Amino acid sequence: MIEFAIKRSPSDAPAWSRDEFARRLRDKERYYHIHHPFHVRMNEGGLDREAVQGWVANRFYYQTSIPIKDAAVLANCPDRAARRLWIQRILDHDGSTDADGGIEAWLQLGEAVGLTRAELEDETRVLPGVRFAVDAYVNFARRASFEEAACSSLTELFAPTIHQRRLDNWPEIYPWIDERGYRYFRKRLSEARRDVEHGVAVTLDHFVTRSDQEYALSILQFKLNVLWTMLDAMWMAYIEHKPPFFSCAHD
Ligand code: AHQ
Repeated sequence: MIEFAIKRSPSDAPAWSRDEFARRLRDKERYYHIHHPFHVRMNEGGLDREAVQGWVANRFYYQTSIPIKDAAVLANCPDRAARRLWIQRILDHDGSTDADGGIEAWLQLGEAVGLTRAELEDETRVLPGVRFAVDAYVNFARRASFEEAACSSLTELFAPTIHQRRLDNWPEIYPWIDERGYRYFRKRLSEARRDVEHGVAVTLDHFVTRSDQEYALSILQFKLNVLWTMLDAMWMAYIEHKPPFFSCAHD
C-alpha cells in the first residue's frame, strides 16, 4: 500500500457485492477526461492546428511512459499467469519491430498532424504540468502493488468511447489531418477492451473488504486526476495561450 499518493481509511461498513463494486468503478466515468473542456472542444472541432499538435506532442510523452509504467507493474507482479497477460501491454506499445506498435503509430499520428518524428521525440513541447502528471503515474506504479497498479489502469474502461469518437468525428472536423494518423485509435479499441477485462478481474478479486473497495475507488480517482491534470496544462497553453511563465519577463 502506498500512502504517498492515496489515503486509505478503515471502514466497518459491509463490503459491496462484486456487482455493486463493479458498478461503482464504472460510475467513475463521470470524471473521465472525455468530459474535460479540452476534449469537448477537440471533439467539436474547436481546436486550431497548434492546439492539436500540442496535444499530440504532449500525449506522446504519456504514450512512451506507458510501457515503462507497465514494466514497473510487471516487476511488482509475483504471479506468472498475470505477468503473461500484462507483458502484452508492453508489446502493444513497443511493437515487435520499429515498424509496428503503438508508439510507432503515435509517431505517425504526429506526422499526420504536421509534426516531424523528431518534434515528438525531443519532448520540447511537453508542458511541465503534463510531465508532472505522467511521472506521478509512473512513480505510483513503481511503488504500488500489482493489484493497486492494475486498478489504476481501469480508466481504460472508458477509453473505447473516446477513441471511437475521434475516429467518427475527426475526418470531418479536422480534414487537414492525414487519415494514416488514425491507426493508433483503431488499434486501441480492441487492446483497451482486452486489457480492461484482466484489470477488472484483478481488481474485483483483490479488493474485497469495504475499506479495500473504497481504497480501490481512490486509486482510480488518482488516475482520473492524472488524465484531467494533463489537459488542464494543455488548456492553459493552447486555449488560453498562457503557457508556463507567459507573464514573466523574457530576455
Ligand atoms: O492510449 C492509451 C493507452 O495506451 C493507455 C494505457 C492505459 C493505462 O495503462 O493506464 N491507459 C491508457 C490510455 C490511453 N489513451 C487515452 C486517450 O484518451 O486516448 C486514455 C488512457 C486511459 O484511459 O487511461
